[in-house]
Amino acid sequence: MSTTDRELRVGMVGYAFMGAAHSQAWRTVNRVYDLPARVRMAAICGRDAGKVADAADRLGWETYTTDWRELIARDDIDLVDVCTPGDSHAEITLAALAAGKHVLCEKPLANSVTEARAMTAAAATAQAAGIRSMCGFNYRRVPAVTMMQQMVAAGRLGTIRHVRAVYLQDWIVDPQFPLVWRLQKDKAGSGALGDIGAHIIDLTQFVTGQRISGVSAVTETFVKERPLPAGSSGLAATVDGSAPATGQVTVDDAAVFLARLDGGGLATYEASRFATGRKNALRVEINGSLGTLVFDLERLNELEFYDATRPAAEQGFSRILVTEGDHPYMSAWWPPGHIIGYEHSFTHQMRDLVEAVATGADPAPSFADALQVQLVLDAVERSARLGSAWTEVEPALAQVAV
Ligand code: SOE
Repeated sequence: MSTTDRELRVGMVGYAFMGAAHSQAWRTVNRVYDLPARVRMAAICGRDAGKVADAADRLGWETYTTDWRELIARDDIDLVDVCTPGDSHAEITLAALAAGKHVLCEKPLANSVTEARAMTAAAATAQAAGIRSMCGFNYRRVPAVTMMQQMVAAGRLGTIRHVRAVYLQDWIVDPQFPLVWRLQKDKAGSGALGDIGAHIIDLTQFVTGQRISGVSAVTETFVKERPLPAGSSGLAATVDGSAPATGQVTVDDAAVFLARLDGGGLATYEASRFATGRKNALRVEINGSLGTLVFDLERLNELEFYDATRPAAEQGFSRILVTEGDHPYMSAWWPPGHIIGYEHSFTHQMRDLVEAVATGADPAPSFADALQVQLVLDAVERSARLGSAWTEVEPALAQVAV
């Protein structure tokens, strides 16, 4: 590893699943990659003083606070990593950019197009002053997905005809699963659509280099009422000792939509939290005039490739094991055949972010890329409200009413 005295001092807001995944990546990135700056895990922020103190110790942060505004105001923080529920992404990110901090914001960027547009505009203003921003669509940085993008860009599939993408989970199939923040629109913005649908929208736009231009969608909330979580603030978890109090689910449990790509291809997308037995099942198939590529997150070290340019007698799906040293990101890890996991995509994300900030480049995906995802999410919800009517995706630059 190169020795560098250049520090990148990080402050992270949030310490749940994504906070833990990001912390692992911040701890690891300088130990596996030779980078022009060394990450310093300066501060972690969370609302509960006891829990954030424990998180600081457990996840490896030097200090902790319960006030994100205090964290942003510190002059010993260079980059703010936003790992909170969607309802605070905009407020924290806008304040951090205004304070001259680089920002990594978890996906989806925001809970609305309005917020996403404001964040994108603020990022553009900050970029002029050398401040960098990135949105945390980590699956782009699974080596096999990056390789997929490289192969499509190199023309190995020819003209893209179809994209077929699913992201399936089943953690709320039990109607007794409580009404957590991800099931409340005011906190999460949307349900399966924005949480996991956003991933396959970003991943397929990244891999194909094309944008979704229009959709026809259905969404469904299968279980409309759930028990309130124990200790729900402001509400007793039980009503006079009888059955627990309940609350309305205000987001989608599943979203299914057809789409057109601006390069002429047709696409189908499915995001569901009710795919019983599917735990975190993301699968993307891309059919082109010269071949097909398939990525399956449950086999994330592999790509399936059908090369239609091979002699007809030799055509068939081959399995590429993406673990060679010259495969994307893999030079840092183990000898060929030694596979990596889900968490490595976050280390790759931090590698590219640290490299970009230290060299004065703009990391991807940008907030503008993330705004495009937000516009698709919005089109899907508008289409579903209109009875699956064909709905154009709004242009990124809002048409100013004259
Ligand atoms: C949903 O449970 C979730 O945690 C998403 O929010 C993440 O983005 C995804 O990577 C795993 O599943």
